[in-house]
Amino acid sequence: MGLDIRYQAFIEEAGEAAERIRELISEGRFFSVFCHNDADGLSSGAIASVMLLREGARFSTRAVRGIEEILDSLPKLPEDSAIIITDMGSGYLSELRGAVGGRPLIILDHHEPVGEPDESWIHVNPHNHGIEGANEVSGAGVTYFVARALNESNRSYSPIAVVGALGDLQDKSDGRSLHGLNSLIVEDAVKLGLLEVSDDLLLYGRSYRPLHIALASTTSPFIPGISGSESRAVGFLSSLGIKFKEDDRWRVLAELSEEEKKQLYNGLMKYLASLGLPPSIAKELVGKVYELRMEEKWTYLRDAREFASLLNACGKTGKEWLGISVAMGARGETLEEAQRTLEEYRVRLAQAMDYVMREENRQELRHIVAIDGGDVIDERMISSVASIISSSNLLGEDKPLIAMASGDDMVKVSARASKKLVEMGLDLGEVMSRAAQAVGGRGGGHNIAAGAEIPKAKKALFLLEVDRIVGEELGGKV
Ligand SMILES: [Mn+2]
Repeated sequence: MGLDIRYQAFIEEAGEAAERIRELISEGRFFSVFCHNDADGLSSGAIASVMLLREGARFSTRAVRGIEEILDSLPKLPEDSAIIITDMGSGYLSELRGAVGGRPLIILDHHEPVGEPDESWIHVNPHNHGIEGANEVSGAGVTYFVARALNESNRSYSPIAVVGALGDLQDKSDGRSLHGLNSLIVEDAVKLGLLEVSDDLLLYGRSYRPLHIALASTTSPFIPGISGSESRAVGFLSSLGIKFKEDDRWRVLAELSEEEKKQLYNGLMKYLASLGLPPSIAKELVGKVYELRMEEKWTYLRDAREFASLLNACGKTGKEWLGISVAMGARGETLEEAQRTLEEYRVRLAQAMDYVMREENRQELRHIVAIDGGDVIDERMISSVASIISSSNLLGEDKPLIAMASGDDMVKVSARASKKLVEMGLDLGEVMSRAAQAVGGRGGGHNIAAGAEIPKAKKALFLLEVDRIVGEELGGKV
């Protein structure tokens, strides 16, 4: 079977980007690489860094929170430096035109393009070829195809591109497996013996981590009350009568009989239902396991989804460099610090989730559900909390979620909507922008996920405004 013609065109585009990069390297240019600070972004930054390192190029890599940081720093860069932006940029083509000046620019992204790129730029994006960027390839995947075209030996980074895709939840729409261009990357990794794919319950570290720890460390989907707490995971397994110890040895998920696995799965379904949560969350617990075969067991890098959690934790705690280094291949003390970062982050995330899942911390208006993390939830964590709630569907899909956390004198807002609401005409980016403006803040984003920053004193007013605009956009359909 031949390769899909759209894939061929995309891979050709990646090849052109590689040729341009080779040219710029031979001109002796210095490269400034930018990437987003989430798991996919850090994976992208790592692949781009390795790619340049291997060719002996001079470069620096920087992870940023948003496009503003890039737009601010571009004009300050030397006139002759080359710019590579990974996992972001496509959504801001006209803004970039003003900031980049005459510098060579290469954008490796999977977000939907807005505006037109300059003719001199290289713009690699699946959307250029009718390929869905939301779930067929990640920023790390796009960067990987370019790196692979530049040097065959970069195929060894295929597992990092898989990590990036899983970090962006690209397995969500397809029974928790990767598809599209992502499956070509998985193929590369499997062929090289770097990755093993199997079907199972998706608990982190299924083949090597003690069952109760595997259960407690699983956060995608998030199981309220169990995710983040080993003692409660032990209690839960005992209540199901599942043996988690054999003699003096902890059992692992892979050792459970089919019968026991079924028992565990049904127990989780019942548990979720007892919390009033849709049993559909449990479906998220079954699918493809992506195991990085060359990584040590007992590290958080062995399971690709957990690797992504580790990168995400580094990014959300201001330790982006740590995540990029680990993704590039650093181990030893660097890995230990990254693992500690993930452990601390998990505990804090579980506390934050405990807090927001308590009913008294929730406010239901006519068209929205609001959660106020106040000073309890770190403002840098609020978007992760909002993503977990919406991707695990913890509060239903009928009203958008507005999550808030207090910074110094501003309140950080993170909003999420279900696909269903977006199909009904909701555009959260617009809602956030308008409502924030009305109270002297600023906001924006995508139709399905958006955010804002507003003055602390205007919180109540802001919520009313959001509620009103959401009602207006949905035209009384809710
Ligand atoms: Mn991405």
